Amino acid sequence: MAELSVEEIGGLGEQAAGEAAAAASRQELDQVRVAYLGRAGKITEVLRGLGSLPAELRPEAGKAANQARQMAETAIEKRREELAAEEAAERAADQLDVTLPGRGPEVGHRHPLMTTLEDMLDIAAGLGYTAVQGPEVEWSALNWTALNYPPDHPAMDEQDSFYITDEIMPRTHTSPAQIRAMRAMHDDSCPVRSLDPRCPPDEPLEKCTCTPAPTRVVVPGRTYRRESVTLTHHDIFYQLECLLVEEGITLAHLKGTLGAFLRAYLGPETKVRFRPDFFPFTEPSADVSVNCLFCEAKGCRFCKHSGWVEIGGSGLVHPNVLTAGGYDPDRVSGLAFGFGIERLAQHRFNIMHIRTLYDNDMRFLRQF
Ligand code: FA5
Repeated sequence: MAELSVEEIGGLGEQAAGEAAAAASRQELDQVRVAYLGRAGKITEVLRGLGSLPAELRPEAGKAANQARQMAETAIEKRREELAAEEAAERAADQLDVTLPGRGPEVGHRHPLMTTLEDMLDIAAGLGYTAVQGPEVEWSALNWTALNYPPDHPAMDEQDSFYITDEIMPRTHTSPAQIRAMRAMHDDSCPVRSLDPRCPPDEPLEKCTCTPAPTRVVVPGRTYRRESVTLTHHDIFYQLECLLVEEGITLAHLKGTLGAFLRAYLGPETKVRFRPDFFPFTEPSADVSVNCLFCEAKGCRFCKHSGWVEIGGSGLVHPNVLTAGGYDPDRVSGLAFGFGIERLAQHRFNIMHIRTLYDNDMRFLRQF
């Protein structure tokens, strides 16, 4: 004590006040209090030593020490109040305001492709077709041979299709499900019912021993082709296939069914165009187009300036395919068609590029 000058005693008060103002918490502030005003605190020690000072120094030193204590106490008290106010404000901010409107969970919705697929399935159900599925990974014998593709057909090339092995592949269309669906209509005891992928003409199936009921199925599903992406083509896409096999089916049934289907989905004003085409599994075959809704058939990028958009393929089931399904082509005939779901969705929802259906950009998807 004796070594401290009056100025230095005054300085202790300022130091304590500065440290108190900088304390970031109540604990830090308490440390400042103990360091200056505690039992062994710097200011306490000065006060305690006053008695041993020479009498002539005592009044001035005493005054300075009391001022220092006063300053320290005031600063510590002020900071204590500030910290208490800060804490109270934090607590208030954390508090739950039960009068605020609740934040509801964000509800998802159907992807436009699924909406299209479901709408098409509803229409098919209304026309009496039962939904069935085939596997996405399929025997190449069912994807091609059973569907009457000749062994050297270009679509079978690895340039156009993906393969897992020579015999197994991601299906290139939903049509192999035609074979599965027809075979499933046979009696349990009939050898045709087995899902043996062998098919005529390579390895004839065992003869059918029953009279299968008519087949009337709709097959939705994903298909795969080795294709470059364009406005209307993707390497993965959905198809929806319908097959009807029973006695007396003609081209008139095919045209009527397709027209009803497309007008139910795209609207009663929709114009449907059939043009002769070729598919190994139908005879005769026709491609199915509708008038372009993007340009009201005036011609645009989407319809390649033709005014028409190809939606699918169709035809009367080829006798060899009926045979592969275990039906007698002299007794029954059939109609079949397959639509591209992306193209229908694009057309219905005005989606110029197929890729946007697969980008999964929420800003795009939220619009539907
Ligand atoms: C077929 O796939 C036939 N299986 C359809 C069929 C079924 C004909 C039954 C006769 C009887 P096609 O390759 O044309 O045919 O394809 C049918 C439709 O699928 C096309 O019209 C188109 O809408 C859609 N499609 C074809 N390739 C793609 C692709 N890469 N990307 C998107 N959609 C496609």
